[in-house]
Amino acid sequence: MAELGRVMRVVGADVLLYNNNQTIKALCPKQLKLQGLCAGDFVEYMYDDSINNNLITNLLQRKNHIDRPTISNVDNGFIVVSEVPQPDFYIIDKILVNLGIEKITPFIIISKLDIITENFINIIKSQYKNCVQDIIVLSALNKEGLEQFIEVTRGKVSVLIGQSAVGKSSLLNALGIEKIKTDTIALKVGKKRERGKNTTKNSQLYLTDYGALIADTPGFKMLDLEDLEPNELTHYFPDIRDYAVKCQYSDCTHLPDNQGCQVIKALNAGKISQDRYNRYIRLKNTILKNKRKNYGK
Ligand SMILES: Nc1nc2c(ncn2[C@@H]2O[C@H](COP(=O)(O)OP(=O)(O)OP(=O)(O)O)[C@@H](O)[C@H]2O)c(=O)[nH]1
Ligand SMILES: [Mg+2]
Ligand SMILES: [Zn+2]
Repeated sequence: MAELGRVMRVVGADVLLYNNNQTIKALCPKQLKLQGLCAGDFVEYMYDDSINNNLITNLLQRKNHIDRPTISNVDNGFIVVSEVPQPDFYIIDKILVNLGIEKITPFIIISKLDIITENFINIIKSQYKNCVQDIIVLSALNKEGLEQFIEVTRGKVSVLIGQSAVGKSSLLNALGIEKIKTDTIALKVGKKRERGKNTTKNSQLYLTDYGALIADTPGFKMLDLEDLEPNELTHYFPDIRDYAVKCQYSDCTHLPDNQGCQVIKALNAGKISQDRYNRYIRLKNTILKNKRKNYGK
């Protein structure tokens, strides 16, 4: 009889599953590996006498899935940012689009509260307050601000997303999950190397003692968007979408030369962040360019 388990981690063919309040080791056959079996997936598995091990037999349908970082079936996506290392806002915007496409509720975590400036918090809030469910400011070091994070993750499946050394693994350690290795040289400002030797290499789900499943994931520096039509993009920029839907021209490009465009009006009135708007246009142009390239024009 096959049993049902949730994938907590995949390293090569070795899979860690969770079922009946315990973790179970299993092997992943090649064809499931090719389907991109990853943390968060639900699978069927059974004991196989011939290999003396549990073998995964079936990958169940996913509620949602993202590739960067690799994770399935999550409710909440927490984009972790801090002043050190400096955030790449263009990547944050692209992550938000991907979360929107997969219907994952977006949050932002501003980490390292003990060392960041008020000014940095204000910049993040002014750009993203209308784009995410909530912005949580916390410190893994002195455990300040953890309660709010605990409240919104309780009973949910969440994923921590963000570039290397922003403090994703440290946050999980602060929640008392287990001792995950964290990068200790990343804070040396001005040093070229942002990644330390304890950088996270595989996505892994952890169960907290207050009943949350949270995935730690590796940091990344590059991100391509899923296939998207240029005019679909607006839908995934909620701060711009709110005004775009009021535009009188159904095919409005929301560029500055459009007289009467509601987006431009809101921009000029300071209701949309100029930086967010600039990146929205940049992203739209990139999508257009890629589309033309793919059609060989
Ligand atoms: N001052 C301070 N430092 C922190 C805090 N959280 C993490 N750090 C430091 O930031 C560095 C990176 O932390 P990690 O938790 O390894 O970062 P990560 O996001 O898991 O990085 P990757 O695994 O490479 O993606 C370490 O040197 C931590 O000690 C914090 O709240 N305050
Ligand atoms: Mg890490
Ligand atoms: Zn418009």
